[in-house]
Amino acid sequence: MKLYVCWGTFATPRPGGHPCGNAHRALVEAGHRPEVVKAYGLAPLPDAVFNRTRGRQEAKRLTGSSQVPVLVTDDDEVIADSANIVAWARAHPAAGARAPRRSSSGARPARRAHSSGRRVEGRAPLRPPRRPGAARPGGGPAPGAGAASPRPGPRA
Ligand SMILES: N[C@@H](CCC(=O)N[C@@H](CS)C(=O)NCC(=O)O)C(=O)O
Repeated sequence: MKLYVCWGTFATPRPGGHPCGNAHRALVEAGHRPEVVKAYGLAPLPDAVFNRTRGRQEAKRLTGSSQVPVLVTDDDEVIADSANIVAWARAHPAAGARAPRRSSSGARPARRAHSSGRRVEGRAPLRPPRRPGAARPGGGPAPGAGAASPRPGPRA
């Protein structure tokens, strides 16, 4: 899916938040990883001069307006306006995504550190250390375990 945004998905002090940021965050929280297309320009300015970027022209072609954010889903559904995108994201969690948990008070969960949709590369998966002699995925004994090195039994 593609999300056309203005200059980014950053937070702004604007009341209600930054529309492009709100739309992007809702999609990521729903488990999506949208391709973000920065449209640049500025919709209130004349399109012929200021909004000739690919993103703005695509937004206009799709919606009739060069205003962003605009979402194009994997099913080629076009959704304009951040409120509509947020509603769509909440109604369409990505396959395998868990619904956000809410506390009994109905409060939203705290944001997690990696909610930007960016991949965090280079981290090894966390696994508990293997106990010596424990069953191995391949079925064989662990090196150093078994008949060659029997554990001392209880003394008679
Ligand atoms: N009601 C619209 C407002 C969209 C809006 O204000 N977009 C910002 C960009 S985040 C803007 O500055 N639009 C003018 C523009 O596209 O340059 C929405 O919530 O999506």
